[in-house]
Amino acid sequence: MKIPQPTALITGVNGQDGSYLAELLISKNYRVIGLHRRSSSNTTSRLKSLMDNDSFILKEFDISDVGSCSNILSTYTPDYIYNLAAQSHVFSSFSQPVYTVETNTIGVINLLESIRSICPNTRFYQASTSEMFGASYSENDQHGKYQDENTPFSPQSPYAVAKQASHRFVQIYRESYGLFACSGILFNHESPRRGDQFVTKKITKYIGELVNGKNPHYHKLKLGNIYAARDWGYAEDYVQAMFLMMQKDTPSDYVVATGQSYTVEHFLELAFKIAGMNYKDHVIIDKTLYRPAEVNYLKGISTKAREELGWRPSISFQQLVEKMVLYEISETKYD
Ligand code: NAP
Ligand code: G4F
Repeated sequence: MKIPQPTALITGVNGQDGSYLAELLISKNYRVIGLHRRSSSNTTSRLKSLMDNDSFILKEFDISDVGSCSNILSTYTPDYIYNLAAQSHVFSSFSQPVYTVETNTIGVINLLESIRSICPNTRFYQASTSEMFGASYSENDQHGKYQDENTPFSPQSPYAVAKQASHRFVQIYRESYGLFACSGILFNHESPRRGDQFVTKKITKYIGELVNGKNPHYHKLKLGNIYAARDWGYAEDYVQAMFLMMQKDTPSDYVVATGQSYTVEHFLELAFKIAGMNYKDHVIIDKTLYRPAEVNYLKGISTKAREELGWRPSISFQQLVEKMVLYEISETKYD
């Protein structure tokens, strides 16, 4: 007997998370419709391992275009939609607030409305974020200052405001129309596939170039606020959590985090040490890279995800930094 093959649609498939999620679903015998937006240059380098797979179909799509959303749903009527597409850079959202809202909020409404009218049984995952908490905390003796599902949101950037609005839209469509719609409130997660503009990749890529002689006119690494602290996990673990949320009988929202918070300076110290260097010899602070408003401290407690999904991180902060540094030094890209 042939086992039916579920169809999942992933927006932002060529991003860090999209590429890992597509690999995970293909390994579980899904048909994956990967959606990326048209570009004048090649943006599919993270998808190398999938391109020749018959179960992987790559299609052009723009989330800010409602016609693009409804056409793709009419064509494929997927069982699952993972919405990972976003203007995902917090710093850029200050200079491009309207574009950020169009992509991160209007785009989500475009998808939810299309699901409601075309395929109301389709399950929907939304990529929400710890940035929505801003400077808001819960506090207790066990964890000190932390954030979980009960911590109020207090967004501090156009990115976070746009994501909070879409987070609430997902809840409204779940409660008002009965859609299976859930959100993962994911804290920072990194990997060798992280985009070049994010601080962990910027640091580890710089180290790789230095070690491999690719900084011939030696320039120092310019960074902004290195005293901000983040709860950093590993991206492959976090796409597992997305998958698990979509398997539940009832949809809900989950914080996904390691429970450990480290400053950017901690990351720097460790990364340079792994490569046998001292970061203080190579880094300069550039005040133009400071944000108009900074989220100084994030630490997530993911008890709900651990208890209800059986999810937990597989590697430590130290192992994550090592993975990223060794990848850059080895020069083996996405193989
Ligand atoms: P990423 O690498 O920046 O990927 C985002 C993807 O969205 C890219 O493929 C991008 O395409 C695509 N995209 C942007 N605008 C689009 C549009 N108008 N139409 C269609 N696609 C569009 O981000 P990520 O780290 O994988 O994160 C995935 C999602 O999780 C994002 O929504 C992000 O906001 C959220 N999130 C991430 C983290 C984290 O720490 N990584 C934490 C919490 C939440 P291009 O390549 O063409 O730009
Ligand atoms: O790497 P970042 O740009 O990540 P950020 O702002 O925390 O956002 C990421 O995580 C969010 C989840 O919490 C996601 F929703 C979002 O999509 C994205 O994936 O910056 C991390 C920290 C910040 O405090 C920033 O001010 O590093 C500091 N930083 C210091 N110098 C820098 C730099 N960040 C960047 N990007 N570039 C710098 O030169």
